[in-house]
Amino acid sequence: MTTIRNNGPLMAEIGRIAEVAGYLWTNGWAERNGGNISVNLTGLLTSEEMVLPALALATPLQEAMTALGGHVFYVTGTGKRMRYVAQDPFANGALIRIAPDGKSYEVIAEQLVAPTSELPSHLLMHNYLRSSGRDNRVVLHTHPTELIGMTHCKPFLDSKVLTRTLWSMIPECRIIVPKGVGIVPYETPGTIELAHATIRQLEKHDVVFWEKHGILAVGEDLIECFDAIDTLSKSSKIYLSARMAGFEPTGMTDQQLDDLVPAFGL
Ligand code: 2HA
Ligand code: ZN
Repeated sequence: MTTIRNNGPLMAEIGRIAEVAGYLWTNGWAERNGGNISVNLTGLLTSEEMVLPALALATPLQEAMTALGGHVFYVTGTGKRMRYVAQDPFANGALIRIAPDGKSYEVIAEQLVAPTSELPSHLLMHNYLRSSGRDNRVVLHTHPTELIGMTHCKPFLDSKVLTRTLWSMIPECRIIVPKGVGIVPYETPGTIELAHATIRQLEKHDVVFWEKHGILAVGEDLIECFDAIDTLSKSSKIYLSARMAGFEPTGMTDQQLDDLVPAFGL
């Protein structure tokens, strides 16, 4: 019998998912079932694993994911808690395989766990990024307290203002998040409207804020996606603690920010 648990590289990636799920919880970004993770595992599966039998009937997708036909993803489960994904990723998430025509998916391993409510968003983003030639493997969505807090302040609902404010708190932020951040005005969680609004922001950014809801990062590597959000979170904490102490932080100057571009090859 084929068991994915014998696949070392695959299990190492599942281990990284569990590691990041733990960070989301310990950072206080993952109340109850808040947040979700999807990772494209296609390149890590053997040919036998790619054709594992489905554990249930196929589920139709609202839109055909034409760039994802045959791809296999790990996705966290709907209603599942990050703190338990960290302990047991296979009881709190599943491997799904997209049908060759991109119109449905099947759960293939390891247990029959229904995917996250944000699956339409996640797949639309994977589909968009792959079809635009970006080697995207990861979509990470989480609820970092201070970053969400900033979206309750009107001036920050402007991508340029929010990016400049966060970048200017520490050099690291300009370096780790070189494309800055996009913003999607409030939409009901889990909807295709939210997904479409998000992919428009991904044309220019790898990190997108969802107003009064959370953050989403895309990329080739899950740890890097976590690090980008973590660095932004650090900047927001510096900004907000200065404001709480009663002063407006000076922030780095435009020149100081611009000097980082050649210095770090941005
Ligand atoms: O999975 O975070 O956006 C729960 C959510 C929905
Ligand atoms: Zn959310």
